[in-house]
Amino acid sequence: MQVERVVLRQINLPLVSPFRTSLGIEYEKPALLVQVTTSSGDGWGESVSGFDASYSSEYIEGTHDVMQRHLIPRLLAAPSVTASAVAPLLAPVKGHRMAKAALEMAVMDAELRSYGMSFATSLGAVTDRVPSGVSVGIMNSVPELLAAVSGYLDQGYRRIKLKIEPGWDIAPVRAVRERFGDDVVLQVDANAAYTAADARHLARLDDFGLLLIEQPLDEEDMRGHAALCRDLRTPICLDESIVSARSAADAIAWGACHIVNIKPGRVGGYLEARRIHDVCAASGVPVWCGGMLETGLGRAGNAALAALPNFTLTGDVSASDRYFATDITEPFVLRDGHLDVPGGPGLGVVPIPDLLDEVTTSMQELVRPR
Ligand code: SMG
Ligand code: MG
Repeated sequence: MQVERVVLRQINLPLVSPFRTSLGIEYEKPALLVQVTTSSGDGWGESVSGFDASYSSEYIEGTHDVMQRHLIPRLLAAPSVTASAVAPLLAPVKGHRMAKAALEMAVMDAELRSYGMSFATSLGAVTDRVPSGVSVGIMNSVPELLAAVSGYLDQGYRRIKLKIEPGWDIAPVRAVRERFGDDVVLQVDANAAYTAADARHLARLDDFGLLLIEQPLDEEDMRGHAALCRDLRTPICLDESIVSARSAADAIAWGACHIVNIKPGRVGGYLEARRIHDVCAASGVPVWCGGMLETGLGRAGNAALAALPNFTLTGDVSASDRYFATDITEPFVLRDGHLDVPGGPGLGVVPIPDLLDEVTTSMQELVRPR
C-alpha cells in the first residue's frame, strides 16, 4: 500500500458546556484530522493535541507543523506502508506521539477497510459493547457539581470521574459520596496538580472508597508516585506519565502505579496502546481507556480498544453528546450505560461531509512526489 495524498483538516467543535480541569477551562474542542488516500483506499485519523500545551508538550499548531515538515513527507516517500510499519518509519523523528498516532490511525483505517476488518477485530477485542464512564469537570460550586453528577447517573453512566485540584478535592468528593451513596463507582483525576508534599492531604481521600486517584503528581515524578502507592490506601493510576509500553513497564517495576489509563493519542497510536495493554496484563495491572474529548473518529477507535480483555475498568469513553451537540460522525449513544463497539470495516464510522465542512477552520493537502 502506498500513501498518495494526505489532507490535514483543522476543526473546531463547540462544547455543550465548558470543561474545567486543573489545567484550565475549555469552551471548544479543536482537532487536527488526517485523511489519507492510499493505493488501497481512504482512511481517517485524529490527533488529540489541544490549543495549548497544558496537558502535554504537544499542541495543535505544533502537531500540524511536525506533520507537514517531518512526518508526512516520510509517509509519502515510503515505497510501501502498513499500519505496523508507520511507527518504525516515523521513529527517526523524536517524540510528537500525538501527531504520529493520528497518522498511524489513518493508515490503519485505510488498511483495515481494504481487508473489510474492524479496528476491534484487528486489535483483539473480546466484546461488542463497553461500559461507559464520564469525566466531570471542576465546577463553581458543590450544588452545581451534584446537579451535573445526578444528570449523568440518570443517563446511565457506569462510573463517575471527578476532576480535582487543590481547593476542589475533599469537599466535592465527600458531597458526591454523601448524596449518591457508596455504590457509585467513583474516581478522581488531578492532572498533576499536586506535589509530593501534599501526600498527607491526598491520604484524606482514602475515607471515600475511591476506585483510584489518577495522576496526582507531575508526569516525571515517578518516585513521588511510588511513595503515594506505599502511603495511600486508594490505588494510584497513571495517565500523563505513561507514554509508551516501556514507560508502563518501568512505572510498574518501580511500584509507581496500580492501574494505567491508556490513551492511544498520548502514546503514539492504537498499536502502542495495545502493547501497553499487554505489558499491564502480563503484570496483573488493570487498565482503562482514557479520553481526550475525541470526535466520533477517535471515539470509535477508543471503543474498539476498550473491548480488549485487560480493560477491566470502565473508561472515559462517553457518548458523543457528553461534549458535542453535533458530532462529525454518526453520534455514539449510551445504551444501558454502554457504547456499542463499531463492527464495520476500519473505524466503522466516517465523517459526514456537511457536518465536517461546517466545523472546518483550515485545510492543507500534501501529495506524493512524482
Ligand atoms: O474524553 O471524556 C473525555 C475526556 C476525559 O478527563 C478526561 N480527559 O486527563 O484524563 C484526562 C483528561 C484530559 C483532557 S483535558 C485536557
Ligand atoms: Mg487524566
